[in-house]
Amino acid sequence: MFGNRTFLSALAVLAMALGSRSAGAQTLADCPNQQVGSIPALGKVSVFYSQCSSKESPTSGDYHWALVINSGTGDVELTRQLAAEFVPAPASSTPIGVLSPLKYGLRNVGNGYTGNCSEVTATATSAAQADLDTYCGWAESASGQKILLKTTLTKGSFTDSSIKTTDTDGDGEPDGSDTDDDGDGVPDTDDKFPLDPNESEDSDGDGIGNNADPTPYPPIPVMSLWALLLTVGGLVATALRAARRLGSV
Ligand SMILES: [Ca+2]
Ligand SMILES: [Ca+2]
Ligand SMILES: [Ca+2]
Ligand SMILES: [Ca+2]
Repeated sequence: MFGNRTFLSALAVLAMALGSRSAGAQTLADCPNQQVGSIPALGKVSVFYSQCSSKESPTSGDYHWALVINSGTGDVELTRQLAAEFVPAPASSTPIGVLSPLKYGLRNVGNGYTGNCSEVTATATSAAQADLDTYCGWAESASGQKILLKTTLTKGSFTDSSIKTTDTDGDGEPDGSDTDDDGDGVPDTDDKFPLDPNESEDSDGDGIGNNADPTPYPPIPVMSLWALLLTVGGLVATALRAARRLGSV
């Protein structure tokens, strides 16, 4: 039998489990093939990147996000380039979708930062180098998926570096390569709310999913009701006439 404390603990665990499935709850998954290389065309020789990328427009190439240590200017920079500009080139491409305009940035989060950069909203793209400080870069797609870049600068080198992307359903497959980001069983291509496991349809197109919408279906136009009544009335009248004819034979 549960004691009160055990019962409350069980409730807390259940609430946490339910909370983790709510809309907007996102875990982070590593971006594949993280490496340090260079961008020769820009004269950048110390560049950290992965195969995670975003598109500038639906028809553009895949731009890979990168952190750069600029020894000349003494800053850390966030940049994005096409795969062919990196040496070595990224092994593959995992796009998170089309970049939301101006939704990207870089911030120095100081010494001893242990977070995953998901809360950073700064829009600067460079920050002065400070030894042992951690830097967070981020970029967000129009559908709300994020690439997060994190590195600590130690004597002019990247240490403790990682690049992650959001994994909405927490199944280990990053949103960029997951065909059902929210894991609700409806593929992204058919899901009106691809990042909300509680919604997949919006029948009246008001932006509120059918499950949360108190009036999910569009009202039937008055003219359609009249047309329906007239059609039904016409059918009844025809049936009555036919019945009278049969009765008079
Ligand atoms: Ca996933
Ligand atoms: Ca889905
Ligand atoms: Ca959904
Ligand atoms: Ca709706």
